[in-house]
Amino acid sequence: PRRVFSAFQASGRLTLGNYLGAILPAVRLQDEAACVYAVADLHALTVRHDPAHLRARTREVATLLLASGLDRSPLYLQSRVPAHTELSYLMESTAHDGEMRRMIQFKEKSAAQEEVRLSLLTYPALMAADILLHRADLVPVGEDQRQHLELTRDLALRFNRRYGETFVVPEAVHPETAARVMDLAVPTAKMSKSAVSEAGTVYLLDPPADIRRKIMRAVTDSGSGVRHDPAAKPGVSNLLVILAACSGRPVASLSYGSYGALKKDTAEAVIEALTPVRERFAVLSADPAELDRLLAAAAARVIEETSGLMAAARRAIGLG
Ligand code: AQP
Repeated sequence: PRRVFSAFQASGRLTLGNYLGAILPAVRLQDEAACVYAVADLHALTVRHDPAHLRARTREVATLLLASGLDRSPLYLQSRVPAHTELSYLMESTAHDGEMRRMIQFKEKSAAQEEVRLSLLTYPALMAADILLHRADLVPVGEDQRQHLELTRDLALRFNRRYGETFVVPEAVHPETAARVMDLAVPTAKMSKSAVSEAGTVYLLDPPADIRRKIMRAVTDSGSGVRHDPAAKPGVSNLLVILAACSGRPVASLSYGSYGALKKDTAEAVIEALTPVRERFAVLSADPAELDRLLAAAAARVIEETSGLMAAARRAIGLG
């Protein structure tokens, strides 16, 4: 079977964007491929953080991934498998600094901060290491990760060419709808865990009343026609995409006479999609020891299964 890997940063509360863009596709791939998933706690160190918060968020993200259905594959914490950081260094020694500085995410995130951590610049090297370590063929990710995935492929090809066939060159898998869910209040910006304002972000654990309020207040466009046209009508198009992804109906099949009716149906579809996740989260949260056990067992398995690849990479590049 094909191999799948993806990871989710513990940089904040998981959003509807994370869910539709990556979590649901990752859940579905479990039916047809050998999947491994991780909580990227190391990646959360690339921006200012609070240690206690990070620890709590890491547990929350892990529990939410399980609650969303990523419970049939090993799920572990990135920081518990040292090969990620070791291979990341080999990737830093394969990449060029210009490649890292060109990344859109680095440009955007660094522009918004006074002090930029060096790890924010080298983030794509660690991400490449995450993926290549697992010899993944497929990586379910949202559209915002396309550029990082391209760089991962470039690094794998370059390493293989210079030092001999070592890595599998992975491919990104983006969902057909909802590969880029937009902020409800600023529909030209991506919905994000680290959005400045919460008004436009639906979090997976939002109670139904909050979801309804945020969607009913979503910024739409002037005019009244409901049609999918992201350039001219970003707000309405975003709602159509969210409704389509949550209800499993194609965007083209959705027809509405007013913004109000579209918002109402979208809110109910999102609530219906997220309610089982929230309920399951509550059940799983009652047993923290079970989460520890599961994460530790998965990390042990990953350490064992990736030691061969790590040894091959060291040998190829001339270490030891
Ligand atoms: N708005 C989005 N629409 C579709 N997919 C999205 N993803 C993120 N936002 C959207 C996908 O979710 C997965 C996990 O994301 P991540 O934790 O790696 O962080 P990110 O890509 O940087 O996304 P965030 O939520 O905006 O986090 P912060 O605020 O920390 O940067 C990825 O597959 C991502 O593509």
